[in-house]
Amino acid sequence: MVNICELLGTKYPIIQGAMAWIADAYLVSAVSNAGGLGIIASGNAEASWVRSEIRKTREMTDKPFGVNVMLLNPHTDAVIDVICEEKVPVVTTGAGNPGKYIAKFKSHGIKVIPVIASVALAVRVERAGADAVIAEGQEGGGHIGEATTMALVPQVADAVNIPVIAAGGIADGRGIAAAYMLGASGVQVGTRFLVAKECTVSQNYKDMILKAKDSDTVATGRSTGHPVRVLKNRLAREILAMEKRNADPSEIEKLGAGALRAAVKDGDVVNGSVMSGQIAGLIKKEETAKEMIEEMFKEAAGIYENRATICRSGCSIPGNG
Ligand code: TUI
Repeated sequence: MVNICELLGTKYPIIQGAMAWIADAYLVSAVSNAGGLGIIASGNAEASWVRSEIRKTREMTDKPFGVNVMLLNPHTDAVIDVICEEKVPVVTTGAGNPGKYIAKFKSHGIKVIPVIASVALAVRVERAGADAVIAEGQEGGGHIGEATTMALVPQVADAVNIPVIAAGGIADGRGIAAAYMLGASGVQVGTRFLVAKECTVSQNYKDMILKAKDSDTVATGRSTGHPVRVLKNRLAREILAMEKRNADPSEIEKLGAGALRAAVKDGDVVNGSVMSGQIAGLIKKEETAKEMIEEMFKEAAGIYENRATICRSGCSIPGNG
């Protein structure tokens, strides 16, 4: 199987999660300069914004980076044209099946790594030519599927012959080590990078992540078919109440429109949508992207060494003698 660092052209097997309105040239270049793969989140943006961020990123790093295509974006076709014209090295996709676009990316020499939330879609995108998949569990922030990372990653790893990158609920070295044990050969981390010093999200948003507890996220919008994991606030409670009384899904979607932008750009973390993974409770300090990545992999390597020592001594692990 191809080595994930060779595939991505990175020092570390880590991809920064694409966070709409947030993952711009500043965060992306910081992650790529630190040895990970930064990803520009195109979200619902127009193609011109995406082109400008690609060019800005290239001014700020000479390392590889990627662009995420959010497949619910009404400008998807134009965004894909820009990505191909600009010859971005890697594309990730989210919130849908990218099957019909894969051949076009490949013909431009672009590596394609879809985010998938089921074994069925992983198998389909492998057949369509995907280079790897990101298996994202419902612990993650933003738009999510049903399966958890713990259940999804090993089932996807058994079903495909391309590398599997684990996502959802990973924010430290323990999460990375666990992902490898499940059959992953890389990780995607989103929520932790929200509090990177280079991340331009509002300080109110960062503070809410830093203060979050394990029980502070909730998945809203299950009734609309687009469940989204967010930190609990006034907006989340209102959406949950509407869902409880079976409100029209279009009314709920209307409430969500513009809410992510309000939290990210205006710092409105009361009426805005504060998307976050369940792992936010673990994240306690602002650091540079480089400090985060180096600390996470140092911790993961330490775990491997400790476990190997325990196994060799033949004790400590239940069932090991
Ligand atoms: O895409 C994400 N996370 C996102 S996108 C986003 S912007 C947004 N805003 C409002 C409403 C919707 C989106 C915020 N967070 N993660 C990747 C991801 N993809 N998670 C789950 C999926 C997924 C779900 C179903 C991928 C494919 C899929 O397949 C459906 C099909 O057609 O087979």
